[in-house]
Amino acid sequence: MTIKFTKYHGLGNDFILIDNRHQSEPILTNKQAIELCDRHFGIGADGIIFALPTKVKGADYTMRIFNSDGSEPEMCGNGIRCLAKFIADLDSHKKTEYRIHTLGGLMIPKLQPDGKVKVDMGTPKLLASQIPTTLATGDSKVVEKPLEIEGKVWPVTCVSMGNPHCITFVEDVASIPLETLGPKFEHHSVFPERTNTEFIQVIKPDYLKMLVWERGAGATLACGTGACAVVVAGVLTGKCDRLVTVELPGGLLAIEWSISDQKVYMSGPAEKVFVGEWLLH
Ligand code: ZDR
Repeated sequence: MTIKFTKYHGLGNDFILIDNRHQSEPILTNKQAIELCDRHFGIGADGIIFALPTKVKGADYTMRIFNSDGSEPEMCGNGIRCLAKFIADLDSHKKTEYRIHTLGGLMIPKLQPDGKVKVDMGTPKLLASQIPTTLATGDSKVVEKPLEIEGKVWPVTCVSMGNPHCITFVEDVASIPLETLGPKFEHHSVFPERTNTEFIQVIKPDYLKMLVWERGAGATLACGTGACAVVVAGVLTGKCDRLVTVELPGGLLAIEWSISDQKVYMSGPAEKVFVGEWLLH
């Protein structure tokens, strides 16, 4: 038996997209996700995304995603841009705006005339209990709190964009040993659901350089929810504007934390790369 898939990427953060519209649960297991995402023995991807029917009122589809380690995050910013293009291809209605239910809430991607996708990512969650983290008491914000890792103290700000992010501002992202440091943030005991981690260098108040270590996927070329969380953290700490270009290893994202509705808007590319069939073993 074979499973049809389409491969997409958003700034090199790459995903296997599955048309799951005929069934309300993902047609693949978490273990199969690990196999498909493997870059040597599988298709290769940072995650696998399922376009599902939805029972949620006012939504068009449900998105579920498994990371390359098989774990299930609540949300994926780069992935939802890819999903919007994927369903626009499948859909006979040919809409340019979709209302997508995710485990992190309702997201609204809009296909732009220039080929990019702009996503209403909703309102960030800032309380420690919502991240979740034990770095502060449950109903307080986590802004520039000290986090000790092997004797060194990092001032961290935590933001949930549906999924957890821990942000730390540094002098020079090039000096960060991501492969060794990233896992220590991800698995730190103050993050009961683990965390995504962003290291940020402020180039200008409207231009940030970002390195990311993703929960369940490791070092990736880009992270949409991460870039949104970073701008929220930058505004909370007075380090950046509300409308910012974020430079990731895979390219640029435009992020705005709107003052009028307090929602975060993300604009960036999503590219279809190839289609194929996976042989089920
Ligand atoms: C960072 C991410 N790729 C995105 O673009 O938002 C999301 C993937 C999910 C992430 N690894 C997590 O929260 O576990």
